[in-house]
Amino acid sequence: IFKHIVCRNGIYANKIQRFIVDDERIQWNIDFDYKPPFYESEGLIGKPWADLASDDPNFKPQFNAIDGNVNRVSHTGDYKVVNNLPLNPFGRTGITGRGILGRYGPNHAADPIVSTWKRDRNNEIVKHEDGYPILRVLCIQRGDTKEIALPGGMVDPGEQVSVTLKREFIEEALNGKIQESELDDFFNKGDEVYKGYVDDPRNTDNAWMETVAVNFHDEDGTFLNKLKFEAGDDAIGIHWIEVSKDVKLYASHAKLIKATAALRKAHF
Ligand code: RP5
Ligand code: MG
Ligand code: MG
Repeated sequence: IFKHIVCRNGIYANKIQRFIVDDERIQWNIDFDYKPPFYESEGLIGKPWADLASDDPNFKPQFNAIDGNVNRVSHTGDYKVVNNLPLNPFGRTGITGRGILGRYGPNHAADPIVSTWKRDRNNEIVKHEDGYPILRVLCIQRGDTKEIALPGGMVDPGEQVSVTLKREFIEEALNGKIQESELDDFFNKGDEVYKGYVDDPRNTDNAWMETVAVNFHDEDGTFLNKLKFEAGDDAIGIHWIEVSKDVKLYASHAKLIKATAALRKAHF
């Protein structure tokens, strides 16, 4: 079973030391003297996109269900709920409460993986010495951790994932300066490369990120060449990365570009 790393043993949100959980004690069914701190960011209280406080009598979430227009269903299957708190399906993280995430349980995101081939001056596709062509993927730099990441974001309540993918791409990589309809044709042809848990630094024992990652590939590069990329919203930079095993990305995004390289038969 997958062992999360990013959301374990570090300092949470630059504030709170996570209770140390070693590799062998991640799983909930392994007994040990586990005393994680509780943290729920005050900044979340009263936010329309966030759950009510966990101790608010009006907070009556329907876990493992579509709760009104909030999707509390996990891509990983049914998760356990103990004392009205959902348990992270991948085990202990060293911190309880929802931390800085808006929702208890799964927090659904979508990640657009916009790609094209690396080309030389003569417009020929550049191949690695292993014979495979080199894929380029459009990434952003995140304002919060400063790491390079896919330009993904949260699925709004009731929003179709296909809409989130396009909306977040426009907000973060095009600074909102394009009509949605101009991306329609390109975003209509996507290949899903991953759906599930994300090992995100914001995850806690009771709240975690999940995503649907979809690859939108421009085979000849002509469409992407016409776009003017510019960081927007919470992104602070644009980075075209050359896909390989050496690329370090936010959370578990490297796994997503690995799956994309396999799909496109690109160098990794
Ligand atoms: C990651 O957080 C997801 O894969 C997605 O890229 C991102 C969504 O959160 P925000 O970018 O909205 O902070 O886990
Ligand atoms: Mg965003
Ligand atoms: Mg984002």
